[in-house]
Amino acid sequence: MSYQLYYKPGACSMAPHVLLNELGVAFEGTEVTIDQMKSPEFMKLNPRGQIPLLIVDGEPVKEGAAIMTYLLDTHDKEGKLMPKSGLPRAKALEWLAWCNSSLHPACGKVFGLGKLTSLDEKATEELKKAYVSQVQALWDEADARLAKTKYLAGDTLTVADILLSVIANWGLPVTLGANVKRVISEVSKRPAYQKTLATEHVEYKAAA
Ligand SMILES: N[C@@H](CCC(=O)N[C@@H](CS)C(=O)NCC(=O)O)C(=O)O
Repeated sequence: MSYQLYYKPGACSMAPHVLLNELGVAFEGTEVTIDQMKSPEFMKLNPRGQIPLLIVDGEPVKEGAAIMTYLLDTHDKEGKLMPKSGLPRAKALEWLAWCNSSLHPACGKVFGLGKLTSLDEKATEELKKAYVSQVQALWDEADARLAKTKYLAGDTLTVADILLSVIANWGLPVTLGANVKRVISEVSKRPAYQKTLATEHVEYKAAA
């Protein structure tokens, strides 16, 4: 099986990058810029012009949650980072989906404001305030969850905690609670995470 992961340093693609390193799977990593993601060659592989993108034996697999679930199904036979069945698996998938489909797009709305050039400064500021407070509410939700459980899905670390740690480092003007910091600090110190940070030349500031 051959794997090629397209990634942009520090972006959501860092989660499958960490996962490949956690699982000790051989892969080729290809760093791309935003411009390269919009090139005709890349758009042939992913018409949305986005990363992460994993090429599996020549077949493009898109969407981070699908890529990570595929890698776990194929290479995490013991269920080290994703329980194999039952309620523990449901909770791990719930929090992976929450990071991918609630937290990530909420952050994306803040980043997307830069593209709305027709808005005046006051309107942009107002929207930014509203969008950042939506992101803050989600971080507060994660913190409340982590006040009750060791990791997002429960007693054991899962891939959801990896994606949470990646998103935490995006530098938005939010306050991360002590429980979130406990988890992201632990996750970001793992050897696979440190190796990925070094490869992508990303500094991890969120746990400070
Ligand atoms: N739903 C997609 C979203 C991927 C996504 O938003 N990727 C961002 C980086 S974090 C991206 O490629 N942004 C560039 C763009 O949309 O132009 C997934 O989860 O894989």
